[in-house]
Amino acid sequence: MTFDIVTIFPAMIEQPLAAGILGRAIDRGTLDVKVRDLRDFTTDRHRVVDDVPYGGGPGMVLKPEPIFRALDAIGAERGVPLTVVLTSPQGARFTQAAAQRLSGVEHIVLLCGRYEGFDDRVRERVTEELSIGDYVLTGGELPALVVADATIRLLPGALGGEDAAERESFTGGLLEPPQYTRPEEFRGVLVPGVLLSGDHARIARWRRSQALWLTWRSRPDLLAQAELTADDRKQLEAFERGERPE
Ligand code: JF5
Repeated sequence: MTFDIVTIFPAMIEQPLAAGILGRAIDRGTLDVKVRDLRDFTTDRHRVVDDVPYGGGPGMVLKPEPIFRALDAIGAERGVPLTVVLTSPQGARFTQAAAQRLSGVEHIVLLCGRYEGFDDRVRERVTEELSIGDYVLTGGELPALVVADATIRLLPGALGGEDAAERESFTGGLLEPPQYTRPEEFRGVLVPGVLLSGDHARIARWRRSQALWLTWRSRPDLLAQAELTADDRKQLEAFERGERPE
């Protein structure tokens, strides 16, 4: 998979990508990411990427020419990209389902916005506009990293053996149950005994109850889309009556 990320702050993208799992995926060749400095696509001596808004008002707007030139250069180098993503607060919400969909796309261009936004004519070249949440950031670099991270970890082999998609479907749209590691007692708090029992069926039932409980308590909105068994539904009814998991 190939990502081209267009930004005026390449360092904001390069350092996080080089670290950890994403860095390993790049080293292994699972992933090819090129960070493109928008200023390299200006034609003036001062490499200006922004200008004042027509009609007046505060802030600056990203000029269209450097962005079009960057997209033309990426197209010439890699073949015309079919997917050009703009991250902005105006986009459709970026979800796990969107990450799944993007993980099947061979080549993605991510445009990082800045200042008060882009000249609207840039949208001609944008195939989708995505928002990572209802808040305003100083630029599109962090959202671009969020989109890239959530997408790349779904690539086969990116997590080093484990199949991420498989893991995700394991709890069927519920929150993950709590996990513990050694020591068995830490500062007076014990690991739940069931996890030390060696009884795998009992452990599976406990984890399912915990996942149901956490989701019911913290994210009840997720229950509508979750894959629930008849037994799961009985447990949820019990929570509604005030009962708690073991
Ligand atoms: C951005 C113009 C992009 O603030 C965001 C954002 C919030 N949710 N999703 C994305 O992006 C930065 C700011 C101004 C374009």
